[in-house]
Amino acid sequence: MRADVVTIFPAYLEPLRLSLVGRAQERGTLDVRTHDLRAWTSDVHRTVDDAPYGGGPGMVMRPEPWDAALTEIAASDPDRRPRVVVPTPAGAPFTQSHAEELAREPWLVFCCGRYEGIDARVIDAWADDEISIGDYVLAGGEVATLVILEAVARLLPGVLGNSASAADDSFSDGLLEAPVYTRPQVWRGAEVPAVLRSGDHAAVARWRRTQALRRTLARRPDLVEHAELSDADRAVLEAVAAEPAEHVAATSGSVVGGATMVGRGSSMDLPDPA
Ligand code: JAH
Repeated sequence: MRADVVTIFPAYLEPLRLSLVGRAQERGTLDVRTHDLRAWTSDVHRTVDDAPYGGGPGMVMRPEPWDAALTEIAASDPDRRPRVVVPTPAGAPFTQSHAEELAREPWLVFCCGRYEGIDARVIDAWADDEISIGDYVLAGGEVATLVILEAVARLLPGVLGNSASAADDSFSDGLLEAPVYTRPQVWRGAEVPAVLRSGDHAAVARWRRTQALRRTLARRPDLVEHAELSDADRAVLEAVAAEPAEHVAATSGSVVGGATMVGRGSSMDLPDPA
């Protein structure tokens, strides 16, 4: 996959050299090219913004540099057309299915707006997707582009060492994942659940599925509606629904006042060791 990123801050995209995304680039699976929008300005001050028509605060990104940049980038490969993505808080919510769809594209172009955004005529002329990564306002689209590119890059063939881990993720089946543990067996007095040490793979799979269902019901009930559920899953959910609410909160975690409340048995409830 080729991904071009147009921004007035190319240095913001430098983290893409690191970790999994960086390795994908070294292997040739992903080719990220960042471009400074100011290269397509023609005035001495390399101006990319201007006052908004209709008044109001802030500045708007001028259409001409964007059109020149996108025209030149698109012309760099006349055999295909890139999918043009604009991160914006006004966009469609970014989800794992969106990431999967973008990962099937051979060529993406990200337009990173700043200030109050990009002149709407550029969006109308060029954007295939306007995407929001959440309901908050950033200083520009660069960080959202990093988020989208990381979510996409890890889905590219050969990027994850173990292709089972992508299929196994939270959201791949519409549910949150079960909690995970590693050594030591006892840490600050808290033991790793016995079933995970039992060697009984079927029992482990059942336990994880139950944990995934409990957690999703407690923390993200909105996800349960769209999840792919078996009859056994529905039976688990009915049993959980019959439990006292405090027990569910304490054993599955619940979101209260914006913070995840971690129940009894969590390391978070224990005092620091002396
Ligand atoms: C802010 C241009 N959904 C996250 C998000 C994405 C983009 C922006 N803000 C938030 C943004 C200013 C200018 C884009």
